[in-house]
This record gives sequence, structure tokens and C-alpha cells, in this order.
Amino acid sequence: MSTADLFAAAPAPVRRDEPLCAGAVVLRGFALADEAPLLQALDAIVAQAPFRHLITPGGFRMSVGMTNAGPLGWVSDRRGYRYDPIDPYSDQPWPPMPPVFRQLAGAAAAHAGFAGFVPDACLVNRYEAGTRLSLHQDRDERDLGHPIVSVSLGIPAVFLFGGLQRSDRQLRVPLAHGDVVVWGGPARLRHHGVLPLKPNHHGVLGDCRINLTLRRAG
Ligand code: MD6
Ligand code: FE
Repeated sequence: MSTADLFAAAPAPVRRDEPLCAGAVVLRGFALADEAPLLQALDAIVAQAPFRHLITPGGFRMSVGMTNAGPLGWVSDRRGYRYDPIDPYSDQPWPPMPPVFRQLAGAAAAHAGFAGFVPDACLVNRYEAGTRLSLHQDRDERDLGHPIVSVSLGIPAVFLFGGLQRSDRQLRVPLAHGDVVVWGGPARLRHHGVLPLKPNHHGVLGDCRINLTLRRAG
């Protein structure tokens, strides 16, 4: 078989936009073009600031493993949730924001209608089989006028996308490797979460899902 035949047999990478509601859109496959530099940058972050399971203000250990990159990092402990320039596990600044993260976030936000987005915080979440993220709002950022860009890597997950009221019904949005969700404006305070992950395997990331959420927090 020729090289051309091999490419012809591979499924075409999916690149399309799926609006969820006013202010939120799934950009299918948007991160695939940057896969290699994203994964390389991720390795460097995790080498400096390993994943850890934070404690919620209520005293529960989060099942999601977390770390951060950039000038500010999201942390949780018995005192509450906040953004902190220092990693409490190392007492050092968080690893720097990789340029490929900043550039991808800016491009995705602009594509979704939020021009000029420059993130100063990247929360990195690691999910394994059974890991879930309960329904919440993102409201710890100083100016909620900025959108959030969320990049999914590795095994698939089902994202729960609700409304402004916690009790509003939720959409179930499957997210796969390379999908990017941009979320802001009238959608910025919608409740959302992640259903418990089903066991799965990804050729590059193994048995886990990594989610990057890029924010302007400070
Ligand atoms: C996740 N994401 O997808 C968790 N928050 O693993 C979030 O909590 C999130 O994807 C705000 C905006 C986009 C998100
Ligand atoms: Fe969130």
C-alpha cells in the first residue's frame, strides 16, 4: 500500500463548531494541530508541579488530580478556593505558562468571538476511570467578563452543561481528545461538571483524561 493509501484509510480529523448556547461553543478537534507541543509542555509542567488531590473546604479529597501553570494557580484547602501565585506543595511559583497554551487559548477564544483573550492561569486536571467533577460554577476569577478556554486530551468524558440555576436541566456533551470548549459572556456562570469516567485507553495519554482550563483570573 502506498503512503497516500494509508492516509486515505485514516479517518479525517473532525474540525467543526458546535454551539452549546449563547456564549459557549465546542470547537471539535481544535487542539489536534498542536498535539505534540501541548503534550511536551504538559510533561514539563508535571515534572515541576506534580498532580495532587486537593482538599475541598468541606474536608473531602478531590478525585481529580490537579496542578497549574502560569502566574496564578487555582487551589483549594480547608480555608476555601482561591488563586495563588505560589504552589503550596513546593512554596515556589507555578511553572510558567507554555507559549503554546497561551497561543492556543487566544486563537480558540477569538474563533468563538472573544478577541484579545490572554490567560494568566492554566488549571490542569487529570481524570482516571471513575473520577468525576461535581456540578459547580467557575466564579473565583476577578473579572467574569473574560471567557474560559477548556482543552480536552486523552480518553473521552461526558461534560455536564447546565444552566444558571443549579437545578436547571443539563446537556450531556461528549468531549474527546483535541476538543476545545470556549465559554463566556452570558454562559460564564452556567453550572457544569464531568460524569464519572468510563475505563478507556488513549494511544498517547494512556488510561487518563487531561483537561486544561485557561483563564484570566487576576
Ligand atoms: C473538565 N472543566 O472539563 C472540567 N470550567 O475537566 C471545567 O470545570 C470547566 O471545562 C469552566 C469552563 C470550562 C470547563
Ligand atoms: Fe469549571
